[in-house]
Amino acid sequence: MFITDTDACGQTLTNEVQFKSPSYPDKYSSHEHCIISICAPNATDVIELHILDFELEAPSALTGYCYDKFKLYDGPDTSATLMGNFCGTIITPQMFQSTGSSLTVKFVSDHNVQRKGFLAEIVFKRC
Ligand SMILES: [Ca+2]
Repeated sequence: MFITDTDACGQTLTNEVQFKSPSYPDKYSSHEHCIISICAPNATDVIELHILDFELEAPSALTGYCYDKFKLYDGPDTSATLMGNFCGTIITPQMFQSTGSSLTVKFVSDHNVQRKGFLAEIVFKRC
């Protein structure tokens, strides 16, 4: 499977590719602000997002607040329904499926403590 040779920030991905956070598997930078839109080429397709590797700064032990964030939205932009907000480590691989033909990932990091980030893969499913 093709992997994007640069990070996918700011892109709209319309192919079944793997994509990653900036610098992965090296640490991302502070103050990342990255939005990746995924749009299936066929309007009746849904999107499976497979998270293959994931490590962000751990959440606050006290409140669970995510200092760095990986957010998934079930639509073409960040005004769509929030499907999840993840940080720290999660069990991988993990799969999420859109209800429509688009999905949006938002990745942000704060001013300190960086980790390796994430690697994910897009699969289009025809109903
Ligand atoms: Ca951080």
